[in-house]
Amino acid sequence: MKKFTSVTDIDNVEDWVRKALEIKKNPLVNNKIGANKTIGLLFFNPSLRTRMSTQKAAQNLGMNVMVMNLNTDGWKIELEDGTVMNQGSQEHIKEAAAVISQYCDVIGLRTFPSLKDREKDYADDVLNKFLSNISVPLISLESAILHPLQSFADVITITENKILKRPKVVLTWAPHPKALPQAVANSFLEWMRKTEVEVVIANPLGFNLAAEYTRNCKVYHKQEEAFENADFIYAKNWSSYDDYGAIGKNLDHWMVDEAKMSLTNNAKFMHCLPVRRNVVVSDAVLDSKASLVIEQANNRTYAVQMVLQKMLKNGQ
Ligand code: AN0
Ligand code: CP
Repeated sequence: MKKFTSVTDIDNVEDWVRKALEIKKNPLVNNKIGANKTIGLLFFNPSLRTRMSTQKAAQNLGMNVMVMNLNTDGWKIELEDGTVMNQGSQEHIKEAAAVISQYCDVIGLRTFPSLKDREKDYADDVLNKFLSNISVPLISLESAILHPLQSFADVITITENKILKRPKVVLTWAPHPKALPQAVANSFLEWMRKTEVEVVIANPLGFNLAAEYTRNCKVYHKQEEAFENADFIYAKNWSSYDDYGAIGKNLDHWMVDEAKMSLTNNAKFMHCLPVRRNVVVSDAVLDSKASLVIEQANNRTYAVQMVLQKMLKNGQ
């Protein structure tokens, strides 16, 4: 396996979930397959879960781990070809990628969008420039438009907790004071489409996601209507796709609270974390038995371990 950047990089979601759950039962059973292999985790942005769960999974496989915060500790990387580098950037991706590829057997990369230039963000420019300049497999640790490791862990969590064969899953927009990427939501929909669920979306007017991710999905602009009969409520803020990067005003009432949860079919609550309490979701919901957020974060380890096992077993 050469890259894990989207659900389209894997053959069968159900099969992957089944194998990840086997890993969860006995995470150390393959603790030799990564011996003498190194993973390099490159972060342009902050992280708690992605960083630690990937380190943990790599360690479970016996790998060595190197972490580099490129934005704060590295030279400023130039991505464009042919630039006269007499301004801010100090090192070209061509050299950086070639050098990192010599040190690492697998590379992980986190790169958030600008939320200013939609065309560049949605071309996943930084991720793709890395992909075309490295010589080892790459795992996306969240790109400008997708967060596949999160979504894989989410599918694992839904599979473990569903009661109905085909549960109703609501992806609901929630308030947030700062502009956030659409990546978690886009990616969640991509994976939900390949999972046995009925998925619907709730978001305010002006906050529809890109059509390529929402196609065939019912979109409600009244949150309460979407919550009816829901088995899972997946809350996430995203900034506007149409008015690119805008955060919207007077939308505090979109916070998920107990009153809204009571409209559901005893639904479980999900969020990728980090979450702003009493902005995105009330304390009462987050602290209730319905909340799966800690288990979602736990499943991040088994999701990424599954990906690493695939990459290592191919002899990469
Ligand atoms: C990021 C986002 O919304 O994409 C990362 C979530 C996993 N969240 C924040 O920056 C708060
Ligand atoms: N959910 C998630 O990816 O968290 P981090 O940003 O802390 O890695």
